[in-house]
Amino acid sequence: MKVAVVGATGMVGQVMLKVLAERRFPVSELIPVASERSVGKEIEFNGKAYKVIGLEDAVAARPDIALFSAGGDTSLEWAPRFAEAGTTVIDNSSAWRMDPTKKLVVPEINADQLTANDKIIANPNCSTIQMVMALAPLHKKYGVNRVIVSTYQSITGTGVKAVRQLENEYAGVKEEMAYPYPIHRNALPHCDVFEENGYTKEEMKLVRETQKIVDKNIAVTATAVRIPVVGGHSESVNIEFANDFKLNEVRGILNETPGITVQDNPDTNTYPMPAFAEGKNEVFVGRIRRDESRPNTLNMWIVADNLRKGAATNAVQIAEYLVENNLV
Ligand code: A2P
Ligand code: 11C
Repeated sequence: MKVAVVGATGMVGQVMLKVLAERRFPVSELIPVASERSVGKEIEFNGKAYKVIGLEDAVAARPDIALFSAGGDTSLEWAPRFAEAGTTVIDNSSAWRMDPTKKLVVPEINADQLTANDKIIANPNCSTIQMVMALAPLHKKYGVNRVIVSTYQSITGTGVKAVRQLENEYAGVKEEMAYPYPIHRNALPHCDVFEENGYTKEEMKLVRETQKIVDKNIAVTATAVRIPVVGGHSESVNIEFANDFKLNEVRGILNETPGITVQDNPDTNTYPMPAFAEGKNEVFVGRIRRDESRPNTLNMWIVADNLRKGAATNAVQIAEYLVENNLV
């Protein structure tokens, strides 16, 4: 496969390259793409050096697959141009996710919807992916009516500028800020921009994307919070089911779900944490317990590396599915 990575110098793009190599994705030719600022710069892949090229040249190279993570504007403008040239685009931005003509895919849940005609495939938002990974198998068994989610999100979700802000704050250096407030020793109930209804775009992604991926009838309400952590997003998730459940059965279902690791033992202080999830491809679930204030309701804690399963790994898994099923 001729594979382009658009945004290869960025935070997610670099992890895409790492994941492609780790999972031995069949890359016959790698095409790293970034902005004009980076053209000519060398990046390494599988021990070989490759020169970064611009978007125009990358379209002309007619890759089989292009993994995009260069922001929504780049995707809006360039994904259709790659698609017209015959390339299948897997897009990590929010540009196409809610477009009814585009599939929003978490391979473990809905890759079977994909066909060879899907030339632009959307990768969901990081905080959505880790939540629906745990929701989907439980929805099948018990029927999810409503979800209340509060997130504790890594600064890596914002990008390099935010990581620099935290480093500068540690060092006591005053520099350009990614957030409107300090993030060191702070918690900002503000991820992405505010929408007219008073929720942030990140919160509404959790609502809309969950409904598109799992079931449009699930009611979701979210509060998304940025905390001074790298390594992964954490989520406190309260789920109200149509039918009652047994806790051990819930643990069993999650344990058997590919891509999920249950870490749940209060006796040994075992629970998921971003410090453990960092660099791993799985979604970690723990603190599984009954909500004793309501019938048929469960609480749990979900953690995943937002740059991996939340972005790069999910995109590479989509690419793997396309190759395995001769859809590209
Ligand atoms: P560059 O490094 O040349 O700016 P991050 O999300 O970590 O900031 O990374 C964004 C990625 O998207 C980088 O690889 C960046 O390249 C790339 N990018 C940003 N704007 C454009 C653009 N207009 N055209 C192509 N690539 C872009
Ligand atoms: C965050 N979820 O952590 C974001 C990052 O829609 O792909 C990714 C934004 C997106 O702030």
